[in-house]
Amino acid sequence: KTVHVIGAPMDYGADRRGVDMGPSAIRYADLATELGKAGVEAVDAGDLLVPRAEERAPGHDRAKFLPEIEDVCTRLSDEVAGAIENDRFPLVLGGDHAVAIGSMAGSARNADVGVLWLDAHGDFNTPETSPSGNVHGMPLAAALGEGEFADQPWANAAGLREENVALVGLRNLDDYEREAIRDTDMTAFTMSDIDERGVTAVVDDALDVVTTGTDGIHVSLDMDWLDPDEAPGVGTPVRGGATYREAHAALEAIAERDESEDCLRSLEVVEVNPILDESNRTADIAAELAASALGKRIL
Ligand code: DIR
Ligand code: MN
Ligand code: MN
Ligand code: MN
Repeated sequence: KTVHVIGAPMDYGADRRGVDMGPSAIRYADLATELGKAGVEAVDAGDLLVPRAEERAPGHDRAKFLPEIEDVCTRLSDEVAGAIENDRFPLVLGGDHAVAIGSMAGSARNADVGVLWLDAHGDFNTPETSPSGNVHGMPLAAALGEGEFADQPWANAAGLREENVALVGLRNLDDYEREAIRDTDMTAFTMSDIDERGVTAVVDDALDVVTTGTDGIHVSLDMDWLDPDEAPGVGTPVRGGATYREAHAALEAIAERDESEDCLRSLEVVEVNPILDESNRTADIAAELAASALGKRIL
């Protein structure tokens, strides 16, 4: 694999400023060396240009900075789709989770793609239902064209179907999201499922969901999926998340499936906030986990 690293230093989608420094922090955490240990070649395509939020007004209060997010995500989508077309593997460094709208649109532009969502949250709000107006709580709804996103074609992931979406590690849902996720054909696994069955079994089931009938999968890793003890540098920490070992086991399970089925198509690591972090440890783990997903092994 040749990995095409794309920085998306966007923080329009969340209230806690600082995730725009995520791509730098992950690179500083020796991403290149980690990817080397995974045995892949990496080409750094640099960062997308993202105008500073201070120079803009949030506008639309039910989906703050939506026009700015559209601009960045449209360019990100082109970059991701272009990388895949050139036989490169896109690794997107966020940025807040709204960047996933662009990653998914690009990955699923010319193919049927499944999405594996590793997150404490459901990210299934729409502008009409969001309690915060923060678009980082909406990317899955945007990709699937829910609610107002039905009229926002730039946000929709063409080759993505609900039945090929699996959420893993949920532990914080808004009331609307709980109902809505139950009503869709997405498959949701909570932290309780991980407690009961172990992370490997749960991720294996999730991989079945996202690979069945698809040409490949996009993996979206929100660093708040991990426990805040491991990954404190995130904007919306929630106790009770994946441990360091569980996180590695999950991403190694993805790499293993990719080895047998060549299914991994794109990956993103988002929501690293260096301002809230402790000595860059969240970015360190982010870089390590990307390497695990791409085949880094202990032995
Ligand atoms: C919350 C937070 N559900 C919202 N979402 C987050 O604003 O919609 N997603 N933090 O990762
Ligand atoms: Mn998220
Ligand atoms: Mn989250
Ligand atoms: Mn629906």
